[in-house]
Amino acid sequence: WRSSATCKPWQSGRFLPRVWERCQPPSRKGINTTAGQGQQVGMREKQVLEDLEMPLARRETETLFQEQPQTGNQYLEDALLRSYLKTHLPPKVLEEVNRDLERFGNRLLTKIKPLGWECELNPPVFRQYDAWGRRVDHIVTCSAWGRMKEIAAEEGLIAEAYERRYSNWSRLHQAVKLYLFSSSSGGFNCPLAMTDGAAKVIESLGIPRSLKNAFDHLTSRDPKKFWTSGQWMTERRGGSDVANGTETVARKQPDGTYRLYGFKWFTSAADSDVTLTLARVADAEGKVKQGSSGLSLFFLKVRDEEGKLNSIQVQRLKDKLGTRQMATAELWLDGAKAELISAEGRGVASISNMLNITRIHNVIGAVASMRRMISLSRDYARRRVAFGKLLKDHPLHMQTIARMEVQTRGAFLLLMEIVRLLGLVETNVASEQDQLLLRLLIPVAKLYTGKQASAVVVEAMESFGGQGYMEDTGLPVIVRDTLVLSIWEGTTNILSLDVLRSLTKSQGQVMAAFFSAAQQKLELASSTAKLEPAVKQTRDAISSLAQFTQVAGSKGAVTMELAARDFSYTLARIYAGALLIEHAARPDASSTDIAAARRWCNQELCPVATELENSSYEAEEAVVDGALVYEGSPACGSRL
Ligand code: UCC
Repeated sequence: WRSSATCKPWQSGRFLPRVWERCQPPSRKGINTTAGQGQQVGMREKQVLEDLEMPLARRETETLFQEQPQTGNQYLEDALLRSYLKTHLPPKVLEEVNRDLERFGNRLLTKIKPLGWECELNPPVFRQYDAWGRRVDHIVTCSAWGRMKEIAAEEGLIAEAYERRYSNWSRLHQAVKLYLFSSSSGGFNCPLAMTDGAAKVIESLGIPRSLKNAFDHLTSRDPKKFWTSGQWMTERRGGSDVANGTETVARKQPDGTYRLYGFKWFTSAADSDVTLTLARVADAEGKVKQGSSGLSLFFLKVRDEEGKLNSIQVQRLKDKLGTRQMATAELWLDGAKAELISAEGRGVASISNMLNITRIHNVIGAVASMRRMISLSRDYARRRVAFGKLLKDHPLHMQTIARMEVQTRGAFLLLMEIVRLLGLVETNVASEQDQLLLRLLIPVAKLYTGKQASAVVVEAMESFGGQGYMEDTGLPVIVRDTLVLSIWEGTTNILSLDVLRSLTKSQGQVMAAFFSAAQQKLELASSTAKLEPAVKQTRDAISSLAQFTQVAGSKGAVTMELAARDFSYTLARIYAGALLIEHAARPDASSTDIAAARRWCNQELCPVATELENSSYEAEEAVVDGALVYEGSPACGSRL
């Protein structure tokens, strides 16, 4: 449509042919417009040629005739998901899960997706006072948001993982449902992430008697009983450095409970029923311990039995770029009644159980966004005609989508691997290697897929041309909502440092687990000739990585910190490569499985080794980084 706009029909009939030519590719087979099917192109061309003969007024009022991209049952259309389940699930489990997912896919398409859009159109509103001036601090959400909560319970989107009716495969079943739900959920995937995280923390504490009721609500399938949880971690002094940024104080009460006082600066899904949060316990003199070891973990109900806020004041709702369907608020805790649920001073370690779950949900969201945009792009490419043929018949366009597809496949298999490992750990059948691998891969996958998703959705938006930028297509919503995925739940750098934390804490054992698991996957493919180049590239990358860890290990902390991001990217690329290869080495693998593995492995798999060779991690380079960044800035003074 862009070109037809350029060729605006103000031209005289004599001028027309020349302008028309300029707007067309040399073949001039068709016109730059949309048709439902390839065979309609001729008709469209005729129509536009006729339109160009029309008087100006008529043509000025003509509407765009582009067909909306459509997708069907997301489960049935997701070939990789289906082949993954077929490969990994035991037949009986597969049969039941397959049935459930097909049904759920239909429900998503017909019922849930429209509700998600309603959530987008009716974001939460904050009513601080009632008509008579009484402070009510009411976060008003739309009915569709309430319905999402009911659906989440009905579908067991949290319950599934804790009932464990399919033993270690229950986590996978839950994750796949959340993956399908994510892009239609109208932002409800966020409270579900935190609800799952809270249930996980409570379960890992052995479900203490005082939290049994909460656990039952959080994992309920009964819509009337189901609760969601928040995760209030971010305060005014920042969200990454929780250990130094947390100012909230907990004062012990005679009955053994605590009252919390402080200001929570970002609280996602502030309409949740309960929450977990961090605070510093004050001693008898009112003093608190600073730093990480001064933090403890608390559970609290947001409202009392009568629906009154638990000595909490809602300051305002955040004005966010995306995830606008979901209320994020600033909250004053003015003596909120809470229960201490960790050992004193073990708050960060305890809440990390929640963080690891919400980070997995973040990966789910990232892969789901990529999948959604690609599904729409590929459908649009079957409908949209430009330069005389459908977009799908333009090799460059297809190459662009195929590249996104390869990225998404790698990300998807990383997600499945983490969820598979989590299922093993939760049912006590994980080996030590599985446990170490899970600890390492969660931050790796979170940081890598967050970045991939941002890149893929922006690229996919472009595949719709100008329409991709139009608000009412719904495409910008996906883009906005995706951009947060590399920020919340730990930014890319913070998670890269968490990867290093897992190395230090395990004294390098996570790397031994990583190498061993990746090698095992490659061995499975050693007899598949078509995968040979990919296997070789991955093996080479693994040995470069091993060399890097030896060299960097002897160089000290600065080198490792400077390398942290590239190191994490390397882990993600190598491991996803090994997973793609493993999937492509199945006896019933398709040619596209093989192509995806080969293409993935054609990218640079070990950027950290390249950058080490470039001396990028030397201390002097850090000085140059500063000089590059601050050149010309008044802040740099004469020092640089
Ligand atoms: O809340 C937010 C938005 C909610 C929305 C959720 C929706 C998401 C779903 C998406 C769906 C689409 S955003 C705010 C989230 N905030 C963060 O993610 C915090 C980011 N900062 C970090 O992660 C930092 O690395 C900290 C806070 C963990 C650093 O804390 P410390 O205290 O300085 O770190 P330490 O001293 O290294 O760690 C303290 C203990 C150690 O254990 P011990 O004492 O036994 O050695 C660590 O090993 O905690 C342990 N630990 C962990 N253990 C720290 N991190 C982890 C971990 N990831 N796994 C296991």
